[in-house]
Amino acid sequence: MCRAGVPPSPKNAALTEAVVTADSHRDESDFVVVANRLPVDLEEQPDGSRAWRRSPGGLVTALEPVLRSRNGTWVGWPGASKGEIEPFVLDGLRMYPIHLSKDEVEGYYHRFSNSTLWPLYHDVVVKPTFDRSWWGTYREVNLRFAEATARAAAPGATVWVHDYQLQLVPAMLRELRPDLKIGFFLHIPFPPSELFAQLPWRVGVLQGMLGADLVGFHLPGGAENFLALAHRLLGLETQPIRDGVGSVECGDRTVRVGAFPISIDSAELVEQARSEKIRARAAEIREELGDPEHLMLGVDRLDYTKGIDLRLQAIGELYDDGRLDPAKQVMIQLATPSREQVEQYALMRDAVELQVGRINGEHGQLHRPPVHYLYQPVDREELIALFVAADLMLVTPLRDGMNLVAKEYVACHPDHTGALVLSEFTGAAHELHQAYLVNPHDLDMVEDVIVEALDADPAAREERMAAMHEQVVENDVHRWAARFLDALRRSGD
Ligand code: ADQ
Repeated sequence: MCRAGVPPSPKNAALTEAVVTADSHRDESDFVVVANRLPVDLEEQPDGSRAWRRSPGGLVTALEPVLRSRNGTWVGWPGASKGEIEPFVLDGLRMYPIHLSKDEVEGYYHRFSNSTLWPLYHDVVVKPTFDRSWWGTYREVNLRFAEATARAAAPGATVWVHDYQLQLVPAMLRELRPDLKIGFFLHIPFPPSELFAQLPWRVGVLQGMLGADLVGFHLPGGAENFLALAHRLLGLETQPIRDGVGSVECGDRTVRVGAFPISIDSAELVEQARSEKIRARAAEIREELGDPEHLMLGVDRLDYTKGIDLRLQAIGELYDDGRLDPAKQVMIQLATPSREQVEQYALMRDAVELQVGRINGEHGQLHRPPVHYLYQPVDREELIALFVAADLMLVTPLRDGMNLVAKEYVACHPDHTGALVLSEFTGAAHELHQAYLVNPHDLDMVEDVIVEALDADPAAREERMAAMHEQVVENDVHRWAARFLDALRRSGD
């Protein structure tokens, strides 16, 4: 039943860098994380060989201790179509790659996940496309993940399934392995009934999630939407949220439902932000920009939900109206390339680049553009230095499950300098009440609040930042993971 560890085949021989070992010593794990992507990237070396490089995000940082202590395995797609790769161990963490063909990546990932579910769950900011063939591929790929997880998990193991790409995995996995304890966490918003009900496969998606023992969302609102839908569409008995957890009666099982707002590795960021090296680089960045009076910063994946275009429009109008001075108030917008195969993302990129060009054309001087725009991922240390350097962080999504950038910026200001302009429609706004909150649809408000934050009395600004900093330091990603896993452990009680 369980798949034996297989040494790398000759075609993968180049993967056996010093840190990579064939997974020959262990078949099954007591703790399995299932996510669309593995936390590693396969990189081409200058000599043509390939090697894995860990890409540690908040999730892997939070789960690493649990993975290590419980013979953990991470099941996920290694990115791009790389052919079959056997399970392997990297830096002591067991990886279980799921191979996806080009067509599967297209149907399951670019189409159903990112052109149907993503816009539908983000308030239909753009129109979702409903296509039966994409749904078929989504189901097939979810089954592939469930089957691999069933092979990787030891009897009675705990499995934690992540995000909207894998909503059917909990029920499929329960069918294959009723002995497992299964948790599911959604990283994006879960929409209200009126929107979710548009989905032609709404019953299948709900039933898929209900295969879990515990279903987690960032916000109580997402959990309430889920409870309401389970009742309305499936006729199931539900208990409202009390002490953070509600439930759905699902045959002979009780599925717990709750809110678990994700966070960041705050202590690590605070330490980095305080380091000599980062502080020196932050000062250097300001100098390179001509020592502006105020440095404003935006950091996002280039996604139409993030409100980058609205933010730029506000900044452009503030320059037009003379309320900001392009010689004194300078902005940096970092945009990570994202989902470029999806048409809406290409259109958004064009729109953003047109705006940046227009603002700089109208308000720039030689060597002094008021908006510095980078369409590329930025190295982690450089990103932290930018957070430290910025006087004002602009986070203006139309809808965002949480938004880690807002928390990262706050963590990088242990001296309580800086200010955060934050959209009300982010999960983060439910915790960072002392931010300068805005409705990003209301451009006048965004413009007024930007000016208000820049002109604010420094003591008042400091007070706001101090309160937010304390919140982020106390509620870090370790606490988030511990809260979820604790609730999952108790979910059968
Ligand atoms: P995302 O939509 O990707 O996450 P976010 O939470 O802001 O959004 O996380 C982005 C991460 O990428 C941050 O750690 C940020 O520092 C980094 N990043 C962004 N631009 C970068 C750049 N140019 N260079 C380097 N790093 C960059 C999804 C949901 C969110 C939810 C998270 C976690 O959409 O709502 O908060 O998952 O659950």
